Amino acid sequence: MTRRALITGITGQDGSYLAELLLAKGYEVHGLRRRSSTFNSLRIEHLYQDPRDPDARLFLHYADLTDESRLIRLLRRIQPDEVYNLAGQSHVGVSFDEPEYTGDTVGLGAVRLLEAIRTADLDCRFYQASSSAMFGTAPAPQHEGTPFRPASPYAAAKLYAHWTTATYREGYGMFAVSGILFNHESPRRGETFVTRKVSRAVARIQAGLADYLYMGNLDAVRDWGYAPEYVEGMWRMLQADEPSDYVLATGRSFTVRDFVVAAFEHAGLDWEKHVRVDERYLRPTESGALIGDASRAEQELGWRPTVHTEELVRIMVDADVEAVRHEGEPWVDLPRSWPSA
Ligand code: NDP
Ligand code: GDR
Repeated sequence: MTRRALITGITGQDGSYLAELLLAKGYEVHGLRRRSSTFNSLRIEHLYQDPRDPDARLFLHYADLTDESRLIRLLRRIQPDEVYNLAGQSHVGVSFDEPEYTGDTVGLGAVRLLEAIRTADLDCRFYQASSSAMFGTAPAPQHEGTPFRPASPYAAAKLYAHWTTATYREGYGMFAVSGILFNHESPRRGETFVTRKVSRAVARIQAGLADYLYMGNLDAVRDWGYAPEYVEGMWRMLQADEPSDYVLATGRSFTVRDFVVAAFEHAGLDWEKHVRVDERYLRPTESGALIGDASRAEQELGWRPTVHTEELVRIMVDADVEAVRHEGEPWVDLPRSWPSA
């Protein structure tokens, strides 16, 4: 029997890698896309299949996490075996500008999806994209038992979704789990997240298209992994015998400054000549050092990251240098070749 998965946020960084992974594993994959006045499915363009093709296994549906009735109708129609909730306003800085909208999509969005699963009377497994941001100012290293201390509207909304997922697991017996993922990046990372902002700027400065990179807090400490490895961890969580929450992280820490220095050095540039601090990129409150302990995922799921920040810097800078060479395409990232099912 072909397994069927529904991915919300399929047009995002993680959704695109997860869709590739599930297609390679033989799944029929359904993805929610938002109506937009500009083309927003660049990251999955290479996966496109004509829905009229009898062998098609990827299907996209217009929907929004703010529209409950649409979610119910879609779930009834698709009857997925697995639902991955990756959608929502995912930028921490923007969540200070748009706290209500962030709460609506990130917090209530997850609750709507869980309620839609119950209303449609589906027996499916549910993955919630929780975040290391929920740990906020809690001391590092953080693991599944660390108390949460969110430090942004985004993190608070994620925590609401996280606890609701746990409540539905315990209260209704649903196979509903949350992956508490630390930062994970790739050439498909959105251009306003710090790693991608840096790798793009390095490529443009090297090509003579820009002179300066304006940054916020260079002392922030993060644990950066590689997104394709993290979506594999999401899938493993839904294949486990028992539903449980897991941290995914590399366990290694770097400052934003470390990342900047490594990226400029990789391109043969002197970062101090090009980087400026602009207060506009500072946030009203910041998380502390976010460094994860993923030993539980390693022991119980056999999940272990292999790409660390040094290699990630090279992957991202090389991809953006290539993109600039190709006349400024937003990103050049050939489809990752998963073994076919
Ligand atoms: P992205 O920002 O790249 O993708 C977010 C996705 O959500 C996009 O497909 C976006 O659509 C969609 N979306 C946004 N709002 C809505 C809405 N109202 N209804 C339906 N879809 C919507 O995020 P990532 O891929 O990086 O992250 C995936 C998830 O994991 C997010 O929930 C994020 O918060 C969480 N997370 C991410 C981590 C990371 O380091 N990347 C770490 C921990 C958690 P569109 O393309 O149209 O904008
Ligand atoms: P984060 O990632 O807030 O951890 O959320 P982001 O890359 O936005 O910031 C990381 C750190 O870098 C500092 N910083 C800057 N950040 C941005 N975006 N732009 C800048 O110019 C800049 N200068 C310094 C930030 O202050 C911060 O400390 C990401 C998102 O993917 C969330 O969805 C996810 O849940 C968490 O990671 C885990």
